[in-house]
Amino acid sequence: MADSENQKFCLQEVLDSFKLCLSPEKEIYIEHYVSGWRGLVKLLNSLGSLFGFISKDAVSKTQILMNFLKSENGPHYATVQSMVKFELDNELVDVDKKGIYPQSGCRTLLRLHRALRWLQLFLERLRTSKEDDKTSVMCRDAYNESLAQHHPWLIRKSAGMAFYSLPVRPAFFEVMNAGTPEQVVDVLGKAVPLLCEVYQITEELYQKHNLLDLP
Ligand code: 1PX
Repeated sequence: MADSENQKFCLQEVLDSFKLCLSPEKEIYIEHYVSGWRGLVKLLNSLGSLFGFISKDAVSKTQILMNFLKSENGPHYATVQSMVKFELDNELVDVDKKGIYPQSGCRTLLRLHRALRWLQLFLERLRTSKEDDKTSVMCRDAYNESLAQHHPWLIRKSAGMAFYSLPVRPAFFEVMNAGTPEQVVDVLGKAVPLLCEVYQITEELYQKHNLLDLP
């Protein structure tokens, strides 16, 4: 595991990465999108071994995208928009569902994009929750409403078990490392609309190119 993934989580840092990932023309920079996810993985890593399989998958997906960025085709992977154009123009995506490109940038980012919807729903629940609301229930409900429909039974069960072990709300707010509960709620109030915008831009782009069901 890279050193950066062992460092302490900071909600503001994650928010900054997702802010930086939007260009003035509303293109999404993959480098900052990936840093946002890497920041979130730090929190996941502090939650214990039951979350290890989730963290491993998130790291592996961000690594695939970083490898594209560092490759000779790197400039084509600068933004989600340029990646989609490059992979479609060069037939590097399984648009006809053959599974020849199981690690294309488009299908890899699609997995994170679906997870972003979960994150958005979870953080909105956290933001509007009361002190004794259960983090595990908020997480589970957000998951069932989003990512779960893309996961097989075994993953759903393992994720469900991990959710039970989530810290209670006050302890979870501590882990988020953004100050007092009021300050956490304040940062969440800025984070949710931003994640929502990044999600919406990607969703529309993928919809336009018929990429939302990539295998
Ligand atoms: C401020 C608080 C934020 C909490 C941060 C938590 C960061 C979570 C990062 C989760 C990233 C998950 C990416 C999952 C991508 C995915 O759907 N992968 C599956 C499909 O990939 P494939 O290549 O096979 O087509 C893959 O099978 C998934 C494996 C792992 C299970 C994913 C379960 C995700 C549950 C949602 C995250 C719950 C974390 C709770 C922490 C509060």
